[in-house]
Amino acid sequence: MTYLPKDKIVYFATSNIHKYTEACQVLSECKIVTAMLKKIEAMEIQDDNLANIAKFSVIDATRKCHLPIIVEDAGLFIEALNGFPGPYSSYVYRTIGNDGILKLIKNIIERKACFKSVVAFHSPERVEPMCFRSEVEGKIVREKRGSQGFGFDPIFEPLNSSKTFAEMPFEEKNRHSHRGFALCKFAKWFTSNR
Ligand code: ITT
Repeated sequence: MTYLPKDKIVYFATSNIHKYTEACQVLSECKIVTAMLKKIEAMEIQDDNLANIAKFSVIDATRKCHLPIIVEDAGLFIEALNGFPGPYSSYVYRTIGNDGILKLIKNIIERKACFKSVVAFHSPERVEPMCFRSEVEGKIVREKRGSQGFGFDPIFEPLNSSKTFAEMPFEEKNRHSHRGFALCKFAKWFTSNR
């Protein structure tokens, strides 16, 4: 049996298996082993700021589990809707979904949008969590395309791509995505600081 040194494992507190799969791929390329912490019921606050949400959750999760933990909070910001749904993406996806978003901006020509991600890392030894941010620009397409990924993937096409995120295998999405870039920043910091 192979034992992994404790300082090479990071626990990802999330209820979303797709986010976990994406994270595992990015982090494993940097030799960081990731485990999923699924049912810890970390508290999530309502806030206009993704970093505040991620920081609050990671502090709460670390206090409960005494492990090195990452939490990632993401959102879709649509320019024509003044950044809506942004930090409310989860609720909006569950209620009106992709069809509702497409209906909301049906007659709008300017379809710029961006995905933002904040990865927050905390561990029992640290005083404060560390945050790593990234965002990718793109547009909301007119009709859903693709069947991979999750959430708003079928309606978001990143800049310089002719595919939506849902038309990309997750390895390709990671090379273009808010989450992929934020996790790379975290991995770079983590491997040089552990
Ligand atoms: P957690 O347990 O990690 O919080 P979650 O699914 O609630 O999982 P977020 O709060 O980070 O994740 O994201 C809010 C919503 O935004 C999410 O439910 C999706 O609908 C959408 N979303 C986030 N990242 C996305 C991505 O990469 N592609 C498509 N939709 C995404």
